[in-house]
Amino acid sequence: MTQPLRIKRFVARPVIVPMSLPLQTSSGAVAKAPLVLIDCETDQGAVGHAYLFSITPAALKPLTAMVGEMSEMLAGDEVLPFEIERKLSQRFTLLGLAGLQRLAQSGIDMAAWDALARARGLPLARLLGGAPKPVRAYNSKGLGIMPAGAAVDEAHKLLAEGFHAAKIRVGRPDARADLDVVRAVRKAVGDGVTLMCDYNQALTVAEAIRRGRMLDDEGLSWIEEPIRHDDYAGCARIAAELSTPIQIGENFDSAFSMQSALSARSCDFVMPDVQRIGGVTGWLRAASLAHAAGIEMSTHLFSEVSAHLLCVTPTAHWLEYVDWADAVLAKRLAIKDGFALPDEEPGNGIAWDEAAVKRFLVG
Ligand code: SMN
Ligand code: MG
Repeated sequence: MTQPLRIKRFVARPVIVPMSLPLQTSSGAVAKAPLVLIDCETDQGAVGHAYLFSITPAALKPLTAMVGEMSEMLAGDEVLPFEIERKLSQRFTLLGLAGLQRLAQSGIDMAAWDALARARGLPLARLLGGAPKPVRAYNSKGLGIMPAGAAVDEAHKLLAEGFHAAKIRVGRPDARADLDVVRAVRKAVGDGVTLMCDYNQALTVAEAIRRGRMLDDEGLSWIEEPIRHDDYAGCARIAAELSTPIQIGENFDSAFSMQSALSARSCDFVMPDVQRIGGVTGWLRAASLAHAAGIEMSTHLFSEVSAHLLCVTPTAHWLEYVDWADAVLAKRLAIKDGFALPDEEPGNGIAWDEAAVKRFLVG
């Protein structure tokens, strides 16, 4: 038996880092990445890393404070993610296990798993009983809402980074404009490239069916979040009407939500977000549900940790690649011939470039 690894504390640092390409979605623009960097300090020296993406700078301070509160609750405990989940879930049940609480708890979980992996000298995928291997990836850091000409230029740029797949943001006021962009990009990149599209919840059910029929013959691999994320009955109506697969999941706030979505037959594919589904622990629960349902499971943002998780996901589908934390990372996730390549370094692929962290610290 090795000595139990104990939590000294979790340190959370808010940063705002530049993004190489700003992203315009149907529900707003993301031009800079507000991140909370989390370190899990342990009594044996190993330090686990994770980051949260607060989407808006307005959420940076409360998220940082929430991680600090959780740190005080956990100091001195053993680094056991299942036990941490039990303790935090119990303490926060009356507040609600959703929203910023959920993000903070997921960040704590990811950093704890990373501390364990580093203490044992294993890459996260191996700690979880698998091994790092190439995972199919699409380049998602661009192709926001933009005119067709600009979208064609950006598609070429994204594919030139080593990908054979990309995701087009849709949900323009005029459905025809979305169709024109999808057709222009397809024509420019050819049939060998995989294209998905993402509405970011912009439509009503009826409009999603109408627009979905317009896109149904365009060879898209999925239509993502056409309507309000938690209207599973509405999603089910859309999925039943369209031949293009419906993808949802980035807003599942636990494996329980995903179970509700699956029970309602709301989608063909799922793509949980590791900072909402409950970190590595929540991901493992969700991966079992997808396995049992026979449904392909993709990732959402957080490419570094997510690449390791796909290696142990029975129905692994696509890694969503974005490089939004790169400005503060010591090492980038490698991409080659359409695949992301998580490696054999101990941990989850995240290490800080401390000089850069100092430059981008806020508050
Ligand atoms: C998305 C979500 C959050 C921030 C930027 C973009 C988008 C995606 O829904 O799936 O990439
Ligand atoms: Mg999305």
